Amino acid sequence: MIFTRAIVRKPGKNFAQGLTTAANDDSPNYEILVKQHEAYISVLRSIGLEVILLDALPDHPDAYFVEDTAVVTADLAVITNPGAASRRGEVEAVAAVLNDLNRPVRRIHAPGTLDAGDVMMVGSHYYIGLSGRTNAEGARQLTAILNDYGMTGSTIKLDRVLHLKTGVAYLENNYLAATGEFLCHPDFRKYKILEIAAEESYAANCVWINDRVLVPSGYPAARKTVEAAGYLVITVDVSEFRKVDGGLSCLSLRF
Ligand code: CIR
Repeated sequence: MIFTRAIVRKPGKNFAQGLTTAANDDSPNYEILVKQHEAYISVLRSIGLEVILLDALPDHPDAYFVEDTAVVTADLAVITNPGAASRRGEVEAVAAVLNDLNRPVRRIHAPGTLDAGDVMMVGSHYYIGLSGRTNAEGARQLTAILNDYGMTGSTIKLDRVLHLKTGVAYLENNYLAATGEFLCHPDFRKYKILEIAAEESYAANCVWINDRVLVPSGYPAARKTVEAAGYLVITVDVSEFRKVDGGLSCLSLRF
């Protein structure tokens, strides 16, 4: 799939009220966060994506982690039902945008929950992490919807990470960047694993976009590993997003 567009949402001033497992004394700096967000958008534009930039949602401090709200394929969009109650109200504004994109729009319904950070596309197959946010019913509903459009889904149980894509990223050409619990996962044996060491595990959340790979800056070994696989790497500073459990992929919906 070649990506032509991305949906991105500005972080709001209320971002600090978002969900986080980080200690309070390590909260992000808003000015730096905004600058990093702008730089992220510039990178997306520089590689040819049309960026649909949405305004912050005053009632939803995590809404700029827009990836979690929808699974967008070449043929359809699936609006999620986020696992965290505080994030459920984020989806309507994204549904409104996706409704205008000439794709059928389907939905995950309660009791199913699904965060799209748990969904990793590999061609027409989608791996769905069963996490603290995504439950078996959410995965079942998504798989049924994918099947309706000739695609498939399978589940991966998570032990330690927030979302599936916190620890694994498909980089096309059979390459999978992986760390921790995913390095030896039987379902991923068929891929060429690009091992991201534990001390750089944050960089396993990297993003393939049209033969470039975005890697967070500050992770030199991860960068080398991805470059050694033949990719042109673009590093992006997302240090402030890391402090609220967010990574590179969460900041956009790419399709
Ligand atoms: C949350 O806990 O929901 C946000 N603070 C971070 C979401 C990150 N999203 C992602 O990994 N896909």
